[in-house]
Amino acid sequence: MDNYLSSMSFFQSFHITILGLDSAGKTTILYRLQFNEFVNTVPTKGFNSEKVKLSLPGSRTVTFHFWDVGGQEKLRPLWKSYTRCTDGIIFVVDSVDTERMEEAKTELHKIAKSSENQGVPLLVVANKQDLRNSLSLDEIEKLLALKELGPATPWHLQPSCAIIGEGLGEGLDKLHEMVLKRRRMLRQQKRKR
Ligand code: G3D
Ligand code: MG
Repeated sequence: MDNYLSSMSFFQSFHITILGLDSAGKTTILYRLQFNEFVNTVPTKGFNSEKVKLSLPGSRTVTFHFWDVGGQEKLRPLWKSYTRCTDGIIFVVDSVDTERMEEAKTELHKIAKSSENQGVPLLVVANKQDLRNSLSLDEIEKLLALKELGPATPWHLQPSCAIIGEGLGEGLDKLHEMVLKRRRMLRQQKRKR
């Protein structure tokens, strides 16, 4: 029985890559999800990888294998190797970093449009919503030009505050749904061929 269950959870494990500019809050999100508490982070030099079993608001238990990749400019060329074969991408933006929103937009569109990521669901997390001068969701949607992603990329924009964990479960629930929907679609296409 144990074996059966663990093999089931193997199939239910989702490979999720967490990307975004440095200091957006990626590592804070990862450890908030893993330990359900705030962990003081240091800038990520390479990557962090954690398998986390989570109960989603839809009351399902799902195992995610998260890859949190450093966001400094010199590390961004590595993003490609982490998104290969990923089930979903979480792109984190700092909602008060108005100055770098354009840069975030460029990186986001670069990843979404790369041929290997065609159709990979995208959860855009508007983090640091607890800060007084944070941009609104509408503003962020426009600045990141999410509507220009095109019909091939399913996306959802989620407000969050990673230090207390607000919005993360909801966002993952949406991402999980989009991933399942895509898997069903791919299976159907395979059958038709
Ligand atoms: P990164 O992994 O994307 O580079 P980190 O980002 O997770 O290292 O976070 C960068 C800084 O943002 C950290 O502060 C972290 O505590 C802070 N942070 C993360 N999420 C939030 C949030 O929701 N609200 C606020 N106010 N701050 C957040 P330091 O001071 O260590 O640089
Ligand atoms: Mg980090």
